[in-house]
Amino acid sequence: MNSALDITALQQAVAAPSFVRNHKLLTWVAEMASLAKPERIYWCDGSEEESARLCEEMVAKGTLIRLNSEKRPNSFLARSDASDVARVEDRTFICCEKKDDAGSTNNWMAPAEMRQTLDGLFDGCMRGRTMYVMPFSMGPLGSHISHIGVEISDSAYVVVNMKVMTRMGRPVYDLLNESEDFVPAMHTVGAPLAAGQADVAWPCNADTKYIVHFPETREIWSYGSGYGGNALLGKKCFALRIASTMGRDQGWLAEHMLILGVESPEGEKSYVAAAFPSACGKTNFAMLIPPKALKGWKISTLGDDIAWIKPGPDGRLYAINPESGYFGVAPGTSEVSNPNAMATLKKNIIFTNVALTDHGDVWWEGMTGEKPAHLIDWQGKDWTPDCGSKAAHPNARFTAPASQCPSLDDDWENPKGVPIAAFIFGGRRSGVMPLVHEAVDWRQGVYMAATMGSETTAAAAGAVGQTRRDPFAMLPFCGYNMADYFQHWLDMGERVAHPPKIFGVNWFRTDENGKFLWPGFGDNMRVLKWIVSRVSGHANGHHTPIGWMPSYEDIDWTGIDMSRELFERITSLDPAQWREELASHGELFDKLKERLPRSFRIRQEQLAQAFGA
Ligand code: TSX
Ligand code: MN
Repeated sequence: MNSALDITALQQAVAAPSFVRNHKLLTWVAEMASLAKPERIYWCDGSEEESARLCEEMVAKGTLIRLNSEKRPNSFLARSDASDVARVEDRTFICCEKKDDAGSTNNWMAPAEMRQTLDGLFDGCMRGRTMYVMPFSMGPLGSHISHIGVEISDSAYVVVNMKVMTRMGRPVYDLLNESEDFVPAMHTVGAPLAAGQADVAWPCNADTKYIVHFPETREIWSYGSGYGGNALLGKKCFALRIASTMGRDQGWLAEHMLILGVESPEGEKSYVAAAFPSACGKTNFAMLIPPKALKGWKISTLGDDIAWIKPGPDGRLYAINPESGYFGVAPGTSEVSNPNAMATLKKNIIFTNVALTDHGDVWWEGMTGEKPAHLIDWQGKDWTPDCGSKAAHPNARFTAPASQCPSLDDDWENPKGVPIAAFIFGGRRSGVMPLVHEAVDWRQGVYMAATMGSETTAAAAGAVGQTRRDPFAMLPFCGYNMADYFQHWLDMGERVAHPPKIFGVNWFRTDENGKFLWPGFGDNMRVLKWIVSRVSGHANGHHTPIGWMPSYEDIDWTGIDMSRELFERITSLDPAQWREELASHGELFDKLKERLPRSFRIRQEQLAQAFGA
């Protein structure tokens, strides 16, 4: 079967370079080419030259605009189609054999039925286009925690983004010559070109979109969108949905978490991983700059979105960031909210759906205190401050190499990963949840994370200020039944000798006028200091119904004015609010029903009693 002759014939059939010798890869590409019927096949090498060439081609086609080389060297602006601006959760499917294995929080379709649908959709879907083949590693090349994927796409925009977000190209082919093991990820914008038909700047399919996962055979199929997580398949599709099922089967965790390092003035280094739902400032937290008054405390960044976490030989959990870039929300990012991100964005950036200034630079809402007098908005139209619409799309993005982040941790590519001392779970809550608390044990921590919620902001669809449950910030990203996922977390705590401590945080308590009570941002370092000091046994806390909490004296207030009264208001536990909160946990539990860990109902009852229900 795998004879040299066979390989050579396959290579010729799909125009593969001689260094591609993986039989499974060659066969799959040949199969996909005969299905999608592209004009040509292009094997990406992942080089800078390749990216530069593709960017030039996209500038010529109008897909990219080159920004002013003095203000923003080697950087580009893409404007998407107005119908293709975000992930499409209602078009995202988990296709396992049994519906219950996907669970009620995922869209499910039977694999056979979905395959029929996809066969029809993908037949000829790349006519008139180039089919790009991108081998990529999620995680440092060759790390035992890393995994390989290959994305096929008909979008050059996807290629240049994947080059930043993953380790993509030539070295991965070499790894694939030693192992057949990769996750195939098939992507098309779903806009074939008839002979002579002119292309548009952002091809996509306005009517039909499918983001499909086959967790049992570990495949990804994406149709109709060129945007973000719909199209950059290494990120949400592989590193979270497929990887979460691999983690369940193999005894590890794929989580929607940032990873950061905390160094004390004595040089003691700890690592924490933290999960937040959207609109909580996850990237800002990952790149936090401590207040100067907390002398000698340092924060370093390993990742801002995803963590792969495996038990190590010493009984601790070790984490890597599977990505190599940041695909971050631009609006709200500023020198005030995140100076490290602003420094990261100085050069070599792909911006999508931000506004263009008259000087050929970029702008978005919240970037500066003052709005520019004139801009070209994300849809290419003239914009003035009084025109009544946003200049940048609220979900406008930057694609930035991690290597450009000033706070990047020295060990961010350590193939062993970094040992996690604490997990942090947070949400945007105007009340109920205190500034910080520590679960008494792993099981209570898992309950806390499973029931976490966040209040909706204007950025999200639906009514503002409603609490949405988003367990582990994984609701849209878990590739299997959420109740089984909770059980997997409970099991992992038993499996390792030294599980991390689990903390809950809330930066967003407000007063009766809706004003934020906690300064947030850099001052969150004070909370982090308490957290890592709890782990090392150097900080006090007192017992409450939800776990350990700091007293006023337990937090370092050096350099800010924090009264006991204000501290009391951001840490108080209101029994009436908590009784309501616990009742609403039941709504989530009812949705997950049969497979919900039994201990959850017990913990819910225990808390209800503590709060006087
Ligand atoms: O990212 C945020 N963090 C984490 C930072 C490390 N944001 C922005 C959230 C939107 C994505 C925050 N917003 C944080 C926070 O800790 N806290 C708040 C709320 C807040 C907003 C403004 C102020 C204080 C708190 N201060 C003034 O307006 C002066
Ligand atoms: Mn995310």
